[in-house]
Amino acid sequence: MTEIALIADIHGNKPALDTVAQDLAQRGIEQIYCLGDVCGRGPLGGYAFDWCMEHCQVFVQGNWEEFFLNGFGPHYLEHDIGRERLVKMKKLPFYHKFWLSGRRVHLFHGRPVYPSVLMSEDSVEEKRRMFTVVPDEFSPDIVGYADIHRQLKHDLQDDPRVLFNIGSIGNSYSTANAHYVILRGELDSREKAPFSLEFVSLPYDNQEAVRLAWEQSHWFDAKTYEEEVTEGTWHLLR
Ligand SMILES: [Mn+2]
Repeated sequence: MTEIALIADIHGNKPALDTVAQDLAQRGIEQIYCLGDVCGRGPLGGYAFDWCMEHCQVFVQGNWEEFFLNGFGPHYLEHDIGRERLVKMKKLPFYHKFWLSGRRVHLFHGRPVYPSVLMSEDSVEEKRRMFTVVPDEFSPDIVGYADIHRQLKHDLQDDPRVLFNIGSIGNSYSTANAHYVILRGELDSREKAPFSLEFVSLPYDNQEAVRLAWEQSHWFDAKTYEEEVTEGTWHLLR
């Protein structure tokens, strides 16, 4: 059995990422798949990007990577990300598909693969569209995504397929913890076997994240960010 950590939406939050990295090391999990939105919203995206390039076997783009590649957020590019990382960012794929315990799995960030943000209150018809947005000769049984910064397993009523959101490491809009998912099963196997999902929520040093943000306040909106990472709420960040 393989254990795969699914991580996303680090959003430049170093203490939250370090807490998850420590947890993964303690559990001995070495397969790490990142579903994007590593930079932006927080001040230390460059650090998070480098960590993912070094540790993740899979690293797909999110809508924030797409923003940066389209010239959005020039202050992040100037003070945090830089040109060299942008070159690497451009090469990242948009989705990842594989077999696990006889099931076809599709992973992607959400936007831009799916055109909008899929929330728990959306219709079952909308949720079923998530199983068709990635081109594949096989129809997926399991779809995992990120983007909404909230961990959840969707209710698909009598549909036996699995649709879940892995939550956010560094910018959660629920509990102000670091969130990720552990996926367990037989990797690359087409034979039916047990698989499981574990939702992990870890407290981290939010005050250290705030302190690091204020260190960057000459270019970064630390005051708004402080509210986000201490309350776990969404704000419009410049
Ligand atoms: Mn995000």
